[in-house]
Amino acid sequence: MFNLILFGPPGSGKGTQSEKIIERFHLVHLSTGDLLRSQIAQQTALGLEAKKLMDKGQLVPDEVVVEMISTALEENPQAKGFLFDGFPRTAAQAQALDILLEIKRTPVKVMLALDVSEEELVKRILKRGQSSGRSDDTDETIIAARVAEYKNKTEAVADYYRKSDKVVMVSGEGSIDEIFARLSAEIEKRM
Ligand code: B4P
Repeated sequence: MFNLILFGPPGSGKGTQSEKIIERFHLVHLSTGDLLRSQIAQQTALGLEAKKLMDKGQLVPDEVVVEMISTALEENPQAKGFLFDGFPRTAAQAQALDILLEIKRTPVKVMLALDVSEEELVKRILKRGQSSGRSDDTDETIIAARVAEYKNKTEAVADYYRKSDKVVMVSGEGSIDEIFARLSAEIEKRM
C-alpha cells in the first residue's frame, strides 16, 4: 500500500493536485474538506455544526474528522493506497491517523508539503471565491483566520512527520502542470 499526505496551507493547491495524483497513481482520495462540504450539502447535524466553524475559518473538532476518516478507510478495503488531502491538520489528528493505519499494518510513506507564499494564497482563494460558492473563500478576514489556524495548529503536523524523515517540501508556485510534475517525480521515487 502507498499512503501519501498532501500538505500545505489553505489554497496551496492540495485539492487541485489531488485530482491529478489520484488519476495517475490510482490512490483513493480522502479530503476532509470535501467530506465536510458533502455533509453540509446533505444538511446533516454534523454538517450544520461544521459549517458554523468553517464559515469563521476555524478547524472542525478532531473527533469529527477522525471519525470521518476512520469510516472512509473501512469503506475502501481494496485500496492500493490513500491520498490524504487536508488531513491531518493537528498533531492529535496525526496521532489518530497513525493508530488507524497501524490497524491496517500500512504506514504513511511520505508527506509532500506544498510551499506557497501568503500573498499568492490569498490571491488564489479570492479568485476561487468568485465562482466556488464557498462562503469561506470570499472574505479576506475569514481567509486570514484560516491562515492563522494553519500557523497555530497545522504547521506543527509537518514537525511530527519530520521526526520520521517523511517530509518533502515541494514548490507549489508555477503552473498546475509544473507542480504536478514535481509531485509526480517525488511519488515515483518512492512507489
Ligand atoms: P479544505 O477543503 O482542505 O480547503 P483549502 O485548504 O482551501 O484547499 P486546497 O489547498 O485544497 O486549495 P485548492 O487546491 O482548492 O478546507 C476547508 C475548511 O474545512 C478548513 O478551513 C476547515 O474549516 C475545514 N477542514 C478541512 N479539513 C479539516 C481537518 N482535517 N480538521 C479540521 N478542519 C478541517 O486551491 C485553491 C485555489 O487555487 C483554487 O481555486 C485553484 O484553482 C487555485 N490554484 C491551484 N493551483 C494553482 C496554481 N498552480 N496556480 C494558480 N492557481 C492555482
